[in-house]
Amino acid sequence: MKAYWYDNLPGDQRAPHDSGRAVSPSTLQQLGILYKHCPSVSDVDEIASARSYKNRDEITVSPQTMGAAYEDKVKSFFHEHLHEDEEIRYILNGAGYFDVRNEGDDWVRIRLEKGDLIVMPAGIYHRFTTDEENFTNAMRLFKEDPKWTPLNRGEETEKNQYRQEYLRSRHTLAA
Ligand code: KMT
Repeated sequence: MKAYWYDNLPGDQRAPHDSGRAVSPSTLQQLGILYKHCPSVSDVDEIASARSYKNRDEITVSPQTMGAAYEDKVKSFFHEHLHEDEEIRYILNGAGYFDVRNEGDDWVRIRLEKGDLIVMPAGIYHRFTTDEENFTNAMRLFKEDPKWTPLNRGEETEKNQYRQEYLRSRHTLAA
């Protein structure tokens, strides 16, 4: 795992966009992001059961598995959105980037590789992309039934109950 400030420069979303400025583990914690390296799926099982996760699936984001739909899919994952449930992402193979917003609306880019796991709080604005290798094989874990609809950022999401709760908890974490 490597976390840094996104450079905001033009170019393909899959490029590293590394500003060269690292983001500390405590900054991630204050945003409500938990990170753990899990060498095996049994480590993931432990975290999932401790946090009462009920469901999971596996996805491979790549041109090999998605064919012509790949480019559109990877662009749709990159639309800024939130989820109404806490979710875990665990990289089985390959790598990918999760970008999350901080309190000043800057992007933190989190590079995850094989064995990396993050817990993403409900209500955080984020987006995902593969890297230049175009291959992410990940496990997605859901507390309840997967809510597939990402809620793209807009006026409605600002008022969303889960967004409001996230903002309150982020405030507490930063205090
Ligand atoms: C998300 O939350 O945007 C995703 O689940 C993207 C795909 S997981 C590799």
